Amino acid sequence: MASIVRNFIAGKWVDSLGGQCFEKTNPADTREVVASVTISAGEDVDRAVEAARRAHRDWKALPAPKRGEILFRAGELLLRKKHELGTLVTREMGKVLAEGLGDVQEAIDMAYLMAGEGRRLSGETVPSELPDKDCKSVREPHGVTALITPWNFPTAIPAWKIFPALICGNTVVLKPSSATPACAAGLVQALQEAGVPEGVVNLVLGPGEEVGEYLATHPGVDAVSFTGSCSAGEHLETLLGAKHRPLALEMGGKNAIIVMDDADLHLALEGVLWGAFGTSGQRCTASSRVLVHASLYERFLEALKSATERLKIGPGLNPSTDVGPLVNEQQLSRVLKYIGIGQEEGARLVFGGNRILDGDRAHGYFVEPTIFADVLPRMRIAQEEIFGPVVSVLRFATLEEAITIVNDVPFGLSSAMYTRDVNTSARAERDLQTGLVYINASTIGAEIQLPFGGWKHSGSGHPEAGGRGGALDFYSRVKVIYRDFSGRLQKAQIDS
Ligand code: UN1
Repeated sequence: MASIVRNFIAGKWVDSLGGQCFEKTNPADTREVVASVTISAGEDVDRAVEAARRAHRDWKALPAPKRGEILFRAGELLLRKKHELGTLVTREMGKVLAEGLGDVQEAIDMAYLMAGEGRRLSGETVPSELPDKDCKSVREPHGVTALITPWNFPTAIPAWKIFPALICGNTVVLKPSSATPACAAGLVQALQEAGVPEGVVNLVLGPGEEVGEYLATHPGVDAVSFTGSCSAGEHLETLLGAKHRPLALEMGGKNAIIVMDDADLHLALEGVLWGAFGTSGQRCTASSRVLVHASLYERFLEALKSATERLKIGPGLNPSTDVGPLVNEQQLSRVLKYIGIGQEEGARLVFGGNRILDGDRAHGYFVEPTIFADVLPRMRIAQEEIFGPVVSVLRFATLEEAITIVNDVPFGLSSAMYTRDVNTSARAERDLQTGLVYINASTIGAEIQLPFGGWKHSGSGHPEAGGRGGALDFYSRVKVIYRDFSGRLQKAQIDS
């Protein structure tokens, strides 16, 4: 049944002032309307930012452990609603149900982690060079944070941002992707039910180019966190640079798995299938390149092809489905365009390459998992992010060559290596230029207790998740306090 999804402003679910709506359909079968969604404009954003500003003072004044208790309750509620929300993730975004549930689990994990951080929001205390003087640093919130989130992890990524923002004492205006508004509303509702005070979390729904940009550049916003495409992220960077507004960006990836000649091939094959075709390749961390040692290249390719043939493509709610649909028409044409580019560039299409149009699947955005072999490092399909179930298989002869190929792209989010040799692993760990490195595991599957962030064009250097060294460092700013209780003028660097 279709739900009605509204903005959430100052503790109330409200239609946009313009009163317009759009219909969000199920990507596995577009005949099913998942939600009727309000479309906001600038004035709705103004109201949300105003509500967040009003709420900030009291929220900041609430002791962090108390804020943490509310977040803990939100985690408990999400756990109770896990099946309902996970199913909604699958209906609205398309990923298979096990992954839909995993998406919600990641939000729960983040709620619990940040709830605990409420009792640990530490700064530093250090000795002074002068007697009778304290030196310490404390963390303070920025104020109102604008959080702009994508559709591929429609509850996890908003949670990655909301929970650390809140525990640090910020208030929030969330603008989720128009492809997954109902999931965002489900998450916000759990926060409301957990007792987050009025105005502390607000939700505005509408197109990114208008509503998202208006929000990010709003004079009432103090910090912005964005996850999405490189072009949108870099556009925001240009707009916000002159405003001196803290901006965290998580953008694309062109992640690679290296399969060394001593790898456990069965394990590597499983890792490639999971990393390349899980979530239909719609992860920033998806394994879109596989580098296979020349000595086992054809053997590995053959095994990959026959394993891919066995994958079942269908609606994510069907328990036998391995790979769900793409999220929408736009992604479908993007993926098909890149499949065309690969063929024009002369890569060998080993499997897939087509939209699936039989039976009920004609009503969804299904594409065959696609394998290109004999891909050369400079080809566009080996350089550019596709964000779909398309994997490029490359050949290499030495470890140095493999590492050079992996690093020689504009992105630097995730990489992986399969090897049984500890020395080979250590060299890869040292030399791979990505924010995440996996050994004997795929490029996907980061856990929230460590920072998650990309290097180079993949990110801005402010990682998500983790604690200190991760999200807490972005959502708080440091204040240094020197307290002199000597009762006389003391001069640092001068008094000896
Ligand atoms: C993404 O790739 O878009 O590491 C986010 C993972 C998930 C999050 C991925 N925990 O695969």
